[in-house]
Amino acid sequence: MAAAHPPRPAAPLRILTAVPVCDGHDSAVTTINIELARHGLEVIYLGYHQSAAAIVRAAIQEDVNVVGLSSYNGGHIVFFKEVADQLKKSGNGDIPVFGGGGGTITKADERVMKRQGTDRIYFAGTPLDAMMAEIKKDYARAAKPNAKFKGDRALARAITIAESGLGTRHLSLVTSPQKSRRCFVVGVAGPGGAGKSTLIDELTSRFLRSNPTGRIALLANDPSHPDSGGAILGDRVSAIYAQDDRVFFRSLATRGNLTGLSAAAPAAIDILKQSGEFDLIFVESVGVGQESDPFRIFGKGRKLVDATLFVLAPYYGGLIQLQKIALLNGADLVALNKCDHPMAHTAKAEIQARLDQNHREQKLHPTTAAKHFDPGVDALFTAIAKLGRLDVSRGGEKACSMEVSS
Ligand code: B12
Ligand SMILES: Nc1nc2c(ncn2[C@@H]2O[C@H](COP(=O)(O)OP(=O)(O)OP(=O)(O)O)[C@@H](O)[C@H]2O)c(=O)[nH]1
Ligand SMILES: [Mg+2]
Repeated sequence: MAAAHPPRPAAPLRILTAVPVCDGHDSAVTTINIELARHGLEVIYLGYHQSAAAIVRAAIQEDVNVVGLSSYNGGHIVFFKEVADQLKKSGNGDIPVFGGGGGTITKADERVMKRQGTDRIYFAGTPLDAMMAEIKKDYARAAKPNAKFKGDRALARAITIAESGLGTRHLSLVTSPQKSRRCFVVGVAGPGGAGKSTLIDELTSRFLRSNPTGRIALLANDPSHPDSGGAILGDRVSAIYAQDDRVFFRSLATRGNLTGLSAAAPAAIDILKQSGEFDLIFVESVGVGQESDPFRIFGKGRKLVDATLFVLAPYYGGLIQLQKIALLNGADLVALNKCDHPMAHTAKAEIQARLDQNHREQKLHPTTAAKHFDPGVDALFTAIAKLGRLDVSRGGEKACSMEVSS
């Protein structure tokens, strides 16, 4: 008889945390987020001042085990109910909602909130360790296929199953013979904090404006902590335009994979492609520098993406550092972001000289993603659209500046 497989360690619990609309008290949730990650949970943080609709959309697309709200503005009775109601109404009532709010939520409020669908409230003075143990115990779940899930939740669950390493069962969940969209996949890499997520968000806005019916998917990889296995998946914080139903955003933790992507990223890309829903997919790697090859640009194997965009900020070091970055040899597109920085002028010249040595006619795109309507981002989007032969001809007035010739 064949030896039994050793039991697979349970996948980390995924929690979405957020602070409600009209509330800027984010220091409590920041403390809680770090504690959750320290206890091995994957935390998808949405940010403060978040609407119920944005929280529900994120919970669905991230297929989280639970939503945790941190509320100090006094509107908790109405707000928690609204989130629970919207989850239920959209067929996702299996995702529980809980939270805390120090000196603002009373025991009497909690009784009302529980009747209205909130799972539990943590009050001021609850020891963090006790809270963490309880969350891990009560919100663990098996990631099973669920035929009742529709739309983005079905896609999200398929990705969860792929992440759990459960073979290829995820693919049967999404194959959609009716829909067939040609889909262009762009891998985005670059050092931590260079502005990849912000740039992707700005590119997303160009896509949404220039194609009024298409959908775009974003796969954001962030590192798992090697000590606890937890992670702070923070790319959603920069994703303003992901608050649109035409955007599917999924955060992936690397879970020990050292390539710069989750081991499930190739399967997640396949799932998104097979769904037939998307015209464009951006895959953001974790912050990578000199050694990684997340999208398998080099070597003879199948490239994971159709094109790669490497994003740098002006403070990369010096010429020698630029020479070491092998991804600059292979990237189809290169952006120097943060061009509002005083060092950008020199950086532009140094990076262009580095690219010229590749003899591949790589053009450097200077961008300032932190600025809305930046012409450098317009030009970069135009280059991506041209490369991917995207249909951007149906845009509104803002898209007029983006003429794409094929
Ligand atoms: C720090 C603080 C601030 C800081 C916020 C800094 C920041 N970036 O977050 C500053 C000074 C900026 C601030 C500003 C304001 N504040 Co203030 N602030 C507080 C204070 C003193 C502490 C809140 C806190 O962070 N606690 C630390 C956390 C870790 O502890 P805890 O709250 O006890 O949380 C426990 C549990 O609830 C749980 N928990 C909490 N959240 C979550 C989430 C999850 C997922 C989980 C699992 C658990 C959990 O974890 C802890 C376990 O021990 C409270 C007073 C209070 N007692 O709550 C007032 C308070 C919330 N603020 C108040 C007010 C009025 C304001 C202002 C409007 C003041 C003004 N007029 O400008 C502004 C609004 C700011 C804004 N943009 O929203 C009022 C709210 C009154 C109300 N809702 O009716 C309070 C209650 C003070 C008061 N008594 O008047 N504030
Ligand atoms: N000044 C300036 N700041 C920017 C620009 N683009 C992004 N930022 C800021 O830089 C910080 C990091 O941006 P992100 O988009 O999160 O960077 P990232 O490369 O995705 O980071 P990781 O995913 O952690 O590797 C944020 O505070 C952004 O607001 C820019 O063009 N100029
Ligand atoms: Mg990022």
